[in-house]
Amino acid sequence: MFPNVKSMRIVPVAGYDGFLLNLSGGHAPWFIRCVVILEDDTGNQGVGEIPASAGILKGLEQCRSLVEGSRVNDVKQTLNRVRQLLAKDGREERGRQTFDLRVAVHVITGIESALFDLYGQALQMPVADLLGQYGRQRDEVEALGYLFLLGDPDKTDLPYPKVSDPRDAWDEVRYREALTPDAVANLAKAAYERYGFKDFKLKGGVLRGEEEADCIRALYEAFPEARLTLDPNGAWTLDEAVRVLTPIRDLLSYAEDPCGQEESYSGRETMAEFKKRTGLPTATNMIATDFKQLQYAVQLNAVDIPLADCHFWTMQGAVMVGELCNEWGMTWGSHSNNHFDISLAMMTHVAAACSGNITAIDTHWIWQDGQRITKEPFQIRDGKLKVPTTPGLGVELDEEKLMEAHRLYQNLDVTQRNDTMAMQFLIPGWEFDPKRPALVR
Ligand code: GKR
Ligand code: MG
Repeated sequence: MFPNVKSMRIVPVAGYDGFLLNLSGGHAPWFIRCVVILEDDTGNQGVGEIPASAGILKGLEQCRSLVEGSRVNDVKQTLNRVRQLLAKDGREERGRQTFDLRVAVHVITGIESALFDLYGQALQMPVADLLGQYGRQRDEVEALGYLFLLGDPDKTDLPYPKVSDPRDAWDEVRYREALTPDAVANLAKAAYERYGFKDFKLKGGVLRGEEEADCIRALYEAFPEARLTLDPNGAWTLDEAVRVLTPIRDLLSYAEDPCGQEESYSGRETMAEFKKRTGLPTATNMIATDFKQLQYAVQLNAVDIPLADCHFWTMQGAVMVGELCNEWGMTWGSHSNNHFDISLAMMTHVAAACSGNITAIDTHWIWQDGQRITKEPFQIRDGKLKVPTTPGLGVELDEEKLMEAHRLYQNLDVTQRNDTMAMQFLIPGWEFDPKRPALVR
């Protein structure tokens, strides 16, 4: 007999962040997330972590009565009911920001993760073994070193974190200005020392394209064996993308969203043209963000690596993308946004269940490392995360840390990500423009 879900807690939380730059602007000194905690009548807890927004919190609340009282092994039927309820609000768009603004898919994922965690515990099986057609495909998951150009926190009066007692080079560099090729290479070296990354991604859309290409040259010089990529989130026109990336084509393994929607052309069309003109493989978290878009992207041969982040594909959806990639000769990867350690566990299980060759997953964790809401966050060592063999997600909530992060959320009184605020200190009156790098004004 399987247990029932007794209660659902929805806990918005916040953590600290550095002045990470991207096309949408600069990260605020904090980031917000939402933790879903289900408790069954044996006392087991299942958890999920998703982005937080007023819409997401409301969506979760709407689903409460479908989740509470449901049987733990009824996970798929419970999720079907949740999907049907949320579908009533109609189709949603991801928006033109670097991050996804949808609600329903995030709500579904938060509940899905917590339910699979409980189901895995009831069956005494890790979540990775329950996902997809094939279950666990690997015991370790590779992660890439996700680098950002960094604004100078001292130019703001915002409470960006400072490390008073640096443990290593990564602690020294991660909260300081980094706007030059040398500074980017130093970030990579420091991240390598702590985490052992073999591959690196640089978030672009900040400086002029040619300056970002110079950062890639510096990374290549420091790590000639690494798979490197640059992601300007579609900031460049097709012509600019070809002009900027052709000279560094041999240094890159793939280009992430080098161009996007432009004049009367869709992002899928410009990306397909980019591939033809440069011969570079492409990755995206912007133009293939659901199955319908993925179908068009495949028809146009616009994308080689869909970055199927489980937070906006659902965990089962992301694994299905991995299976399709394997069948179709494409490569699966995962995108990320700022996150705590429950998301790190979710992404690890999902990546472990994707069949075929996958590319190293994105994770923002290195910018959050040191903060936590579980007792023992998964560790990145030698550029890899170990897939646990313990039942469920393999994480245990730390109630004290959870409440600390919740209090921070309450004190901040922030209900959505705001990358515009900090930019005002660098460029007064700064506004988001999806076609202009953040510091090109
Ligand atoms: O965290 O600033 C950021 C990123 O730009 C994020 O918003 C993107 O969604 O990581 C992302 C990406 O790969 O596009
Ligand atoms: Mg991206």
